[in-house]
Amino acid sequence: MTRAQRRWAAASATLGMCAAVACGPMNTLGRDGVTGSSETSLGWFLVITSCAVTVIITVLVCVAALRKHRGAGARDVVAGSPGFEWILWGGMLVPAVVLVIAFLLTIGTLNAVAAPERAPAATIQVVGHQWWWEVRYEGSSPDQSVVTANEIHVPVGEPVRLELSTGDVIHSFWVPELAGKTDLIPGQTNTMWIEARHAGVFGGTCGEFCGAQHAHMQMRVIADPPGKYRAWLAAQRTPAAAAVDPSASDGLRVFMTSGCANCHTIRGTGAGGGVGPDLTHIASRTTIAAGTLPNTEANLMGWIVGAQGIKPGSDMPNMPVPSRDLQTLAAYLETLK
Ligand code: HEC
Ligand SMILES: [Cu+2]
Repeated sequence: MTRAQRRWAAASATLGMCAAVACGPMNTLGRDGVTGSSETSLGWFLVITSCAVTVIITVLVCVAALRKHRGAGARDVVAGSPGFEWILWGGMLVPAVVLVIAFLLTIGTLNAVAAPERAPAATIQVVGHQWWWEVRYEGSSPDQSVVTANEIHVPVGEPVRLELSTGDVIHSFWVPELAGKTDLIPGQTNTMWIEARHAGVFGGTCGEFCGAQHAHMQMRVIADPPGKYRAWLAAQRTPAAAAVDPSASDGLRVFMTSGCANCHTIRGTGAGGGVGPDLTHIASRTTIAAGTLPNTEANLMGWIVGAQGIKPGSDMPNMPVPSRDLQTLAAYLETLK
């Protein structure tokens, strides 16, 4: 990498991080999701109860410590003696009642999040990779399937089933405003479901340390009205826009001759690599590299030549594309709506 390119990469990485931080709240106490909301209520109950218990016990200990001793020495506490009622109520009955209530509420919450009340409107497969999210919408036939990355579109107000698996190590799917975490574990498929109550963009991140770029493994759930969601899905099903005008076909040529196709798929072209994200509709995503950078032509150029400066250790090498070709390539990728 030349010095200028390195500066480019560093500058765009810094900007991208600021944008990622500002990308929308990841509020654990948010109640925008149906499962997240019952978990939040249980959380509040437990926090308030444990605070109350701590305060009451602290006061009692202080009162006991400050009280003057009466009588001599310790006595056995037996039924009828002065301390007996405290032990019976404070030590056994009240804690038992509190724990039984917490137990019942926990069972209720587990039941509420176990399965949605209605059949899910969609099943989405999410595959964790170091350090990005592969997102698949299986269709009735392979050409009806959609593969994208890091941004999960769902219909608002409808339950959506997620099937979580991993291509390498343990990751954890966490969109705090919609639901609690579920791990992605090698050799098995875990399922969960989410339902967004409001349209909007919900920030998420990997919730299980998975290597150097764990913090750059972010995602977004985009909840749209059902009509808009279906239009998005239909658009994603189509192959990439044909590279008809000369600059686009030049961009595709650079893509095919620079080694990109070994790792990336662009449906409708000869590129069928399966190491990195599917780029068929890369221009329809708001960020690149799992929430690390806003999706702009400049950031694409910075990423292509300097991925290792932005996400060191990533499976995407720095690609030494000459600067004229780089511009053409990035411009072509930005046409892939
Ligand atoms: C050896 C495999 C490999 C090669 C070669 C490669 N990439 Fe990548 N690429 C990846 C991986 C892996 C990622 C995901 C990185 C991440 O987010 O951690 C990625 C990410 C990207 C992204 C961001 C996609 C998204 O949705 O976030 C773009 C754009 C991209 N590559 C373009 C290119 C171009 C253009 C070339 C050729 C000049 C290229 N790549 C060559 C593996 C590769
Ligand atoms: Cu991770």
